[in-house]
Amino acid sequence: MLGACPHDCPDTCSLVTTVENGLATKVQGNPAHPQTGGVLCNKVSHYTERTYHPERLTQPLKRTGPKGSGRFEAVSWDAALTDIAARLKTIAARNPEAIVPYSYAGTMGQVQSEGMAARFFNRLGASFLDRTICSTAGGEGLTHTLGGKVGMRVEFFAESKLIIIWGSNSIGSNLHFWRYAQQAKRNGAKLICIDPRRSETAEKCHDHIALLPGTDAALALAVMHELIRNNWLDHDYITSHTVGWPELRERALQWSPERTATICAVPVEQIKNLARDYGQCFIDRQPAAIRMNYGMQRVRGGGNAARAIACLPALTGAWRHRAGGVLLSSSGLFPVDRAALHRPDLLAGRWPRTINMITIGNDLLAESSDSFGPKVEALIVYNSNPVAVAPESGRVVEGFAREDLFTVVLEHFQTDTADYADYVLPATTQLEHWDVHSAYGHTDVLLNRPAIAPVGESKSNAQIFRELAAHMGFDEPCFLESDESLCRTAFGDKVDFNELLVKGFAPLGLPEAPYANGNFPTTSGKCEFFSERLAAQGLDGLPDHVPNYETFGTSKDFPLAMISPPARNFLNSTFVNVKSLRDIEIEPVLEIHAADAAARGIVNGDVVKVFNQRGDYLVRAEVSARARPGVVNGMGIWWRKLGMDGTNVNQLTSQHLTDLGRGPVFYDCLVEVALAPQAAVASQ
Ligand SMILES: Nc1nc2c(c(=O)[nH]1)N[C@H]1C(S)=C(S)[C@@H](COP(=O)(O)OP(=O)(O)OC[C@H]3O[C@@H](n4cnc5c(=O)[nH]c(N)nc54)[C@H](O)[C@@H]3O)O[C@H]1N2
Ligand SMILES: Nc1nc2c(c(=O)[nH]1)N[C@H]1C(S)=C(S)[C@@H](COP(=O)(O)OP(=O)(O)OC[C@H]3O[C@@H](n4cnc5c(=O)[nH]c(N)nc54)[C@H](O)[C@@H]3O)O[C@H]1N2
Ligand code: SF4
Ligand SMILES: [Mo]
Repeated sequence: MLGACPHDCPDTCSLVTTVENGLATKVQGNPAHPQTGGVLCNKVSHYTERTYHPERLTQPLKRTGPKGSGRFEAVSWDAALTDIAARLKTIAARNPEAIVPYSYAGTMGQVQSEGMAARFFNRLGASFLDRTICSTAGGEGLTHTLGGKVGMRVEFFAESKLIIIWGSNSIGSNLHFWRYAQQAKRNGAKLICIDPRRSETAEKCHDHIALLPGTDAALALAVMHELIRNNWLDHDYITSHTVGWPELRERALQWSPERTATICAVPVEQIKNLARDYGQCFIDRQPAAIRMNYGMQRVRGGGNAARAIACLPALTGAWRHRAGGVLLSSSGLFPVDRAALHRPDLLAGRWPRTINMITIGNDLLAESSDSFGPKVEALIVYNSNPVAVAPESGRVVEGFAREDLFTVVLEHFQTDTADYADYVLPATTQLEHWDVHSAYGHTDVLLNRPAIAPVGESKSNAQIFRELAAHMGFDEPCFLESDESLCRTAFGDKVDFNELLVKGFAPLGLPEAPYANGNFPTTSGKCEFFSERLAAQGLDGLPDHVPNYETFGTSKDFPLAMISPPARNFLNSTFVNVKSLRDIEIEPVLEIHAADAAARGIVNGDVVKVFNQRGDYLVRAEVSARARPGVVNGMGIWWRKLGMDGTNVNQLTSQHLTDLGRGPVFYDCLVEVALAPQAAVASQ
């Protein structure tokens, strides 16, 4: 059976599931889908292990112990939904905004993410959720510069002569892009990686610039500085297809490589070489391509950094080539019919308050007020594991532990979050339900057809919200639409559904070099170095270096910067409970540079305490060249209960927001590291 990988990964692979006697026996990459090329990552190759996991939730559960204890009893669907509906009705009668949905990208399918859920919450008048935890800083940065989440077609990276991989461990998190980069490398392309961590990807590139976290905008401005000084500029392209060149020029000239080298803590020569390589492509009329990923925007200045980097291809006219330009996300290219799917008309004129998912810790603990609105009384979580993934988990746990909070969690497994639920509802996996997918790392639509029947009594998210709507007495016909029909609604007539049914995928049919002649989807139609829209909001119209909230070198107590990038065999907190994958990652690890370890009397393999003013957690220290001096890498995102001391790295991260897009600052975090107290080690 043909399907689509549902995970929050740019690659959105086409899956082929082998079914024998009603059981899925194998999940493989579809060889007929060019982007997948018949290859899956190690994680999803283990999909049947996850689907038939002995701890898979198969029945609705009702809490019997204190919150967080994980003690539950099985109940019938009807009993669970009747009680949930009664509780929600009581709260909604006072104020529906006291009910908050909490979801992210456990599945990226249009149907099982917000397809039916949005209809339900719109009809209810629940609070809006600002779904900001991943990509909004970079997304807004891109939108203010290029006009949307748009960019190069990923397949053409294979023809690039220079590929800059900026804030991405592609081998771990964007494997199918890496295949194209490898092709380019074999054809003589140079690969440069910009990443504080010497990742699996960084060590396979020709150059690696290990800058301090949160200094990417400075680096991009210094590259511009060198392009200007050496006149490696496509003046025709700049004149015809950009806005704000004189202003940007002046700004960039303030960023000499020498000044920037101090801020980024890298050698001046590396900065000059980066600019020279980029400029050389202009001189030789060869395509230069930048693959940004979200790793560089999880800091205070993440939006500005994305803006600065997105300006580069217009300066050298790299967009003239189909293998030139920049790609962060292609999601803005997909014609999803959100109004038909989410039905904002069901709001009927109401405009509820918005809760930012990043500050859920603070918001669950906030009292009613004029500025905040009503105290949160009910939370419905699906496709997300906030107790593990949201920042400052001490606060998040305190909020979830509130006895007066009514929490429902739709899940596959008893996650850290599910432990705090009043009801846990078993959801189907991708092998068991319909869905249709856009992508953010390529430009094909994919269909997912169920390969097997639901495991146990599990139901799809859409089905659960449909049934909950019925129990609430919502009688609009849209609450009767089936999952398969929702798949058709998602793209309307913009995509040939028959093609999807036959092949499993359908390319969008986009131009090869969309911005060769400008035509950016901005209001001006040009690449906006200067954004009038930002200036009108009282913000800087130009990109700039915005220092981290917790800037390296500014704290005596917490002298190390910590980033917490994904571990290769997990996907955020998904797969941590899959034994074959956890056996590879073994246990939570902190990579630390030899000099930083020695200064603290730490040797490889020691259990260490990582701490700051927000909390602490225990990890195994790996003294490693993957860490640069001054920066430790707390690899993510472990389930708290499967970690060393019932916590994880987010115990230390902060709830601050980015400059643009109200995003998270997971990698803008100062810490100190010390040998763990013996007592804690002995209890392991
Ligand atoms: N295996 C695996 N794949 C994944 C994920 C996963 O958890 N595991 N997560 C998925 C998700 S949710 C997303 S959003 C995508 C993208 O996910 P990303 O989180 O962008 O994933 P990575 O490609 O690992 O990129 C992060 C890289 O950015 C680096 N980095 C950290 N701070 C900075 C900085 O300030 N500047 C620069 N230049 N680099 C920095 C990190 O060291 C790391 O190598 O990948 C998805 N794919
Ligand atoms: N410290 C630190 N924290 C981070 C990050 C980081 O790099 N460092 N990365 C951040 C990023 S980029 C992201 S995107 C977020 C990710 O945060 P989340 O979106 O919460 O991602 P996951 O942890 O993978 O949790 C998804 C959950 O959804 C469930 N799920 C999957 N499919 C379905 C379904 O069909 N139905 C239901 N009901 N449930 C389903 C899975 O079982 C899983 O428990 O984490 C963020 N947190
Ligand atoms: S997680 Fe990414 S690479 Fe792995 S199968 Fe899914 S889409 Fe493909
Ligand atoms: Mo993400």
